[in-house]
Amino acid sequence: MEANMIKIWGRTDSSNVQKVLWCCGELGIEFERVDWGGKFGGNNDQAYREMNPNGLVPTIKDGDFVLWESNSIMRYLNAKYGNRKLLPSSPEGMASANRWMDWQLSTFNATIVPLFWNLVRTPPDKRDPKAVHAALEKTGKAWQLVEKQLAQHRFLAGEEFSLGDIPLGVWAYRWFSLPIERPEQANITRWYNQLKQRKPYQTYIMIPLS
Ligand SMILES: N[C@@H](CCC(=O)N[C@@H](CS)C(=O)NCC(=O)O)C(=O)O
Repeated sequence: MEANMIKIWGRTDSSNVQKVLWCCGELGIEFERVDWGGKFGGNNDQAYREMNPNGLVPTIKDGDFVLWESNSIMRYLNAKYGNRKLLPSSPEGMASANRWMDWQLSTFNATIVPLFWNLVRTPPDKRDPKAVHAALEKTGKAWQLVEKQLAQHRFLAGEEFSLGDIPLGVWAYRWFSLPIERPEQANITRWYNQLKQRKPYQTYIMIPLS
């Protein structure tokens, strides 16, 4: 590892780690990553807890600066190494991108996570069909807000790709890869097809679900 290289703690199949990896890819940031969390453990190591008292991934270290919270990490990387190119410069555009990032963490995540866990991380005989059905319905409704926004704009915060697309873009791949019946949402499909053209999306997001 080069002395000044950013270090990322987190397994590659974590949605929140994937956001940071995708962001690094967009900004051309080199990093060293260590498998952490999930089956790799480490979350409760004392040294790790000192960096990230939540015991979750991702965590990054840049020089002496330690940061956790995936969306905050992306904002930091964009400000420090990206010349802020992944956020619109107008206050309105920036607020809109931030809003979609916050909405993913505060609202959307809770609808889709039960679906993903049931269908991907739970053995078939232990799955809860009622929970799957309820989550499918809630997630479809939540995507409807995104569908409406994307009917007006190419990307979530306007005509250009931004950080606003990353948190939901991570979940779009999972949504379209799950063995479920999805409501027809033509604008989300168009947006997802655009994301699939991006190299870092192909590298870090379009990987087998696990
Ligand atoms: N709000 C935090 C959530 C972090 C989080 O929940 N991370 C999950 C993985 S997506 C985690 O660490 N789970 C335990 C583990 O991987 O061992 C963020 O956005 O960074």
